[in-house]
Amino acid sequence: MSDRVVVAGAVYDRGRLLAARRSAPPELAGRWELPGGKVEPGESGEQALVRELREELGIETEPLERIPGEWPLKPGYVLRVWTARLLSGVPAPLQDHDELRWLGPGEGDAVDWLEQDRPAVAEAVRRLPGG
Ligand code: 523
Repeated sequence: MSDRVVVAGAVYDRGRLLAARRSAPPELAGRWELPGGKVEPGESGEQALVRELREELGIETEPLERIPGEWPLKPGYVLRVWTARLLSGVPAPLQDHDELRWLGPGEGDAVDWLEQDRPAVAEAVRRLPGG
């Protein structure tokens, strides 16, 4: 059976990248991630990303580009990441997160990222528009 895909967004606004601190489950709480979640049956990765960012943060976004690569998560799950542009809304930690931070070009290492997110974060920081 193929792995279940978890999508995450490197959300950009005004030259900054959005980081989200997880509040659950206990083993991930306190660590920072690119926000997202599991793709549901019948959804594309981009559709799942737009839905998850709306549900978790209350924002509307436009996926831009897939960051090449795929990173293993817990057994049976892999992570895929897209850059995305904030279209509207102010991100708020509605579900799964307890803090949000916008990181500027020099601040990619300012938070304690989940290990599995680090390669995509590094690439997302390199691609920061206007950075
Ligand atoms: N990760 C992860 N990094 C990352 C995301 C979005 C998710 O390592 N950037 C991991 C954390 C979980 C798994 O992927 O082990 C599923 O992510 P989760 O819990 O955010 O997915 P949801 O929101 O779809 O989960 P349910 O509410 O349980 O459906």
